[in-house]
Amino acid sequence: MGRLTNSKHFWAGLVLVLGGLGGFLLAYVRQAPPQERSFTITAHKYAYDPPVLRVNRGDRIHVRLFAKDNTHGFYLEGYDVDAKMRPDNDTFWARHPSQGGDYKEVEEISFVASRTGKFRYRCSITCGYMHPFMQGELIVRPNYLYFTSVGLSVGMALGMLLLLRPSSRGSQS
Ligand SMILES: [Cu+2]
Repeated sequence: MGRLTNSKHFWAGLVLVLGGLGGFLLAYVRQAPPQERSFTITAHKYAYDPPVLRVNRGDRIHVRLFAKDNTHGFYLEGYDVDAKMRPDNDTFWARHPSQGGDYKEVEEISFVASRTGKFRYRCSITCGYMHPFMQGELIVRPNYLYFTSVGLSVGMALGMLLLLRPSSRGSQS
């Protein structure tokens, strides 16, 4: 009886470890399943609402920009995005600063969050005395944790099944 229980524990533990390991490997082999994430950011003196965007690496980000009280800018570090919004407009003007060129009138900007880290967005149009402090943050996280937890829960479920399964050959001991 004791030996049987021990071996069951062993297998359950092994499955659990393998499950976790599998999840971890999966996280390396393929990144997050890309999600479509849509945000609406409203700019006003002297802040953005929302002030923080949290996404996962690989997500496709759609951002619509509005200005409330004044013309404001939206310059996003690291992703080569610059925009300006005027009050009472459903559209705004955006460009890629590194490519130069003119602003184009758009309804949204869209890009893939391909780099992890924290990227500030700040106002690029002088809008008042607190203008230099008008900023927010895009936080792009890696998805390793997500995959590891998926792997772990699958491993745990299998381990539980093994532990709880009534053994057909166990009656002889
Ligand atoms: Cu501003």
